[in-house]
Amino acid sequence: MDNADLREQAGSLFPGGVSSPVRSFKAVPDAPVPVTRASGARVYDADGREYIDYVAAYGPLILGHAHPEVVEAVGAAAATGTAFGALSPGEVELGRRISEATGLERLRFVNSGTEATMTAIRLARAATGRNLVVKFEGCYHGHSDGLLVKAGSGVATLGLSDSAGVPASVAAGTAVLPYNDADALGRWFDERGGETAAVIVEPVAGNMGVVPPEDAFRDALQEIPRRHGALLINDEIITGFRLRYGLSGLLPEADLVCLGKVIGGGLPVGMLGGRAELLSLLAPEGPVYQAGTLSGNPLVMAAGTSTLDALRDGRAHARIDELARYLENGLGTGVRRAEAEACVVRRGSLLSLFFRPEPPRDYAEASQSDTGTFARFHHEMLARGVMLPPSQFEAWFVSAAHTEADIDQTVRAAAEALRVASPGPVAGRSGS
Ligand code: KE4
Repeated sequence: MDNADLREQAGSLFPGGVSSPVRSFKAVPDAPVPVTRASGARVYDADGREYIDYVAAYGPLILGHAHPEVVEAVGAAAATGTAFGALSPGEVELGRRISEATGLERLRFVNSGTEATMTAIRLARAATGRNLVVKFEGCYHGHSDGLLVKAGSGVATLGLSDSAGVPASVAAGTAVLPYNDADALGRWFDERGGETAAVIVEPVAGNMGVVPPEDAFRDALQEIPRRHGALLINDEIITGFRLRYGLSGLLPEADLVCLGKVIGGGLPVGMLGGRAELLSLLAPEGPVYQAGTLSGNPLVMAAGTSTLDALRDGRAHARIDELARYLENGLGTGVRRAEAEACVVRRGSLLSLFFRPEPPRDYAEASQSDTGTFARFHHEMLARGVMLPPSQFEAWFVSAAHTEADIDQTVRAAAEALRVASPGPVAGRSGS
């Protein structure tokens, strides 16, 4: 089947023709590009076109696609059984590596980031006996009901449903504050700190484009929740083991940490970790129920363990950061030469090209980006063989499989695309 056939058949089977909304390319002119195979820094579509890939499955593939050691580990695991419904050595192998690298005393493996954050919040509510949770606008922590919430009318008001099917009563359990706004966090806790179970936050926001935390925000997260008896949950599902071997270190030590993506090496995973007395509240030791048929799956554990083993000596992270810096500098030059209203933000191997003059500090500013120009830029890059996440509000991911030559090709494509993708309304979809 070619791209068009795949899209047609998928369109009749799945809502939006995809298994996850962002893959529908809804925010860009092109029709979704099906990927049939991938290797290293490249993906290939069903028409046989090749692309340099910066989607990296939205983060897990820090080593690149089909890394030989990961493929071999998954194959070997599969040959001895794909799932047991029992404790297996692979869970201990990966769990030990994660605990040693992060200092997290006890862990629970789950099957997605959504499950990890959902469980962390349930645990925090049980541990504190409180119901309210604080999140930040533009941060995404998966699709559990209580996290599909948008900001209410004022800082002290509780959230409003941000998805059909989420009852107002559930949304009202979550407050949504501006990222990087230490004062807003202080005001919230002054008014409702005694009712607040937890604050959940991304150490570097990766779901509004890349928005790093400011020092004052970091200090507020360190001090305010704890002063009011609330827990801090760091959602390191993107940043964990991506910025370095272990936790990102960008936010204060959290009571609970959620991991995913990289620790599964591209297979379905999530993980919740933290202080022993908190994790011991989880069934079967404690009263907080959580379960999963395929949690700790041996193939996932093998993929994660081989990925972490390839990252352990730090050389891959050093290489990836060097390549990402090279890309950042090249894109910055392209922006200046094209006199484009755009800016590049990078933290480690996470990078965004915002179509706005200055780096945003929160979602309100990020959402002022010119998404029409981003859409045209995305189209021009795709036409030049570069696969970017199809949204202004996703991060680009550089992997250990990218090369200087890949970066040079990307920067050349971007220089042309920036000149072509001038501001204005977005053209209709074009098949590709
Ligand atoms: P999953 O349930 O999709 O495994 O993880 C949810 C999640 C939690 N926390 C953070 C910081 C995340 O970034 C995510 C998922 N990220 C999105 C896009 N940035 C995954 C892509 C998708 O939704 O298809």
